[in-house]
Amino acid sequence: MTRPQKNNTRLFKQAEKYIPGGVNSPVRAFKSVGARPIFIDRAKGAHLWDADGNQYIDFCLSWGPMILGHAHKDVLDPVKKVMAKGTSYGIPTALETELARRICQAIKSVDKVRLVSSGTEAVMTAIRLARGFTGRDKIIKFVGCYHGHVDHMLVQAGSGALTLGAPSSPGVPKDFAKHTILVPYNDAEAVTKAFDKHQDKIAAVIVEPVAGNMGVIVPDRAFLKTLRTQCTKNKSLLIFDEVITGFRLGYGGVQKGFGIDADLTCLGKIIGGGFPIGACGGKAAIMDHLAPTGQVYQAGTLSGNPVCVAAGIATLDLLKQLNPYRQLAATTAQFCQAMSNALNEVGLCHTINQMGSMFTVFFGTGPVRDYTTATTSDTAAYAAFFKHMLDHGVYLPPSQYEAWFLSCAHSARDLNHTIQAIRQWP
Ligand code: HOZ
Repeated sequence: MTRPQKNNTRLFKQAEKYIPGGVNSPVRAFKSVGARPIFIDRAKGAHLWDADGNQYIDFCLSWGPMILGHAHKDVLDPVKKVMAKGTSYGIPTALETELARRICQAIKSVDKVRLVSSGTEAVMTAIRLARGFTGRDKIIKFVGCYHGHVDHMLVQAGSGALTLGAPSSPGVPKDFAKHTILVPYNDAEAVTKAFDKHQDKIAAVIVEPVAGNMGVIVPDRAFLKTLRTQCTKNKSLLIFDEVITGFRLGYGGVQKGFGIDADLTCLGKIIGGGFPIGACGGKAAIMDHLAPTGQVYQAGTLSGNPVCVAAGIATLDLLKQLNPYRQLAATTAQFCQAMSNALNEVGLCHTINQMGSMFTVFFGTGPVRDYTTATTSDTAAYAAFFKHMLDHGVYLPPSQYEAWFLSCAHSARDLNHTIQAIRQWP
């Protein structure tokens, strides 16, 4: 890389000494793009600055949450106020109900919501609850979808697992994995067949309603509709993992746009405004099976943490007030078109999948509609492109198999700079 890297390199060496691989989440090691990680010093709006003072336009946005841009004053101010009063009590606060109320009002299929500390925990809760509620064990999961690092879900998973070429992790007992039924994404027929085969043993189907962890893949509405129909018919629960899509593609869940209600919805990222949070919600008749009203156990010292919840409330209130979704989607579509033109000019073969403000540039001819077609992408080309863009002040997700995001803070200047950087390829 041509920009200064002295401090980034030094910090990575130090980190490797005390943290496995030098990172606290594998994709951050930049392994699949053959680079060394940058260490972030600060961020503002759509921009990051690393430990060597290099500035970047950020299209990863902490993997999605920073829809308003980094360090937004209207989020930080209430957070500072709450923080000054204390940071964790392990006893209820009024703020938790305030965030829960906003989520329930925004998502029709959610009457009640349990707050947790990450998307992984939200999924863990949803799966246990679905099993406890139905008295069944099996879960249908789609190949290439990623639902956090929950044991039963780390089978043919996307995101970091796919990036590092190990979609199924050692350490997950075969006895657990045997309860996970794998079906190709966007394949309604395969879903019907799986239900025919396992019938009354399926507790739930879990899906990313818009896939974001094998790169962005837009579902056929008929596919999602089949999930709903089959779950209803077989008395199984439909779990929408909206950790990425929740409040990203509209105020609430993407399920509203598709006109399909989930039985359980998992949330994270945006509802914490950049702080660690997760949530699992659904109809009261299901949610009340969680302890202490029901028998399905779930708990957490930092669940509903006041600082995280305050950031979430401020973020949701601003999103409600600004309603940026239509504009963000239009800007993203124009930007994707401009990127595609520039990529064609420099002779880079690509396919862009986009929905609202989430998108992925796949290095291949496409179309990309499932794991099989996503993994035909030229990951070496992506790695070279990633490094070129980083050198030109543009930070992309450090893997072909992740979503890119736009925020309200990206300016026309940022987007033009990005297009010009593509034009300077190679
Ligand atoms: N699983 C995240 C992307 N979908 C990556 C999290 C991280 O590395 O911070």
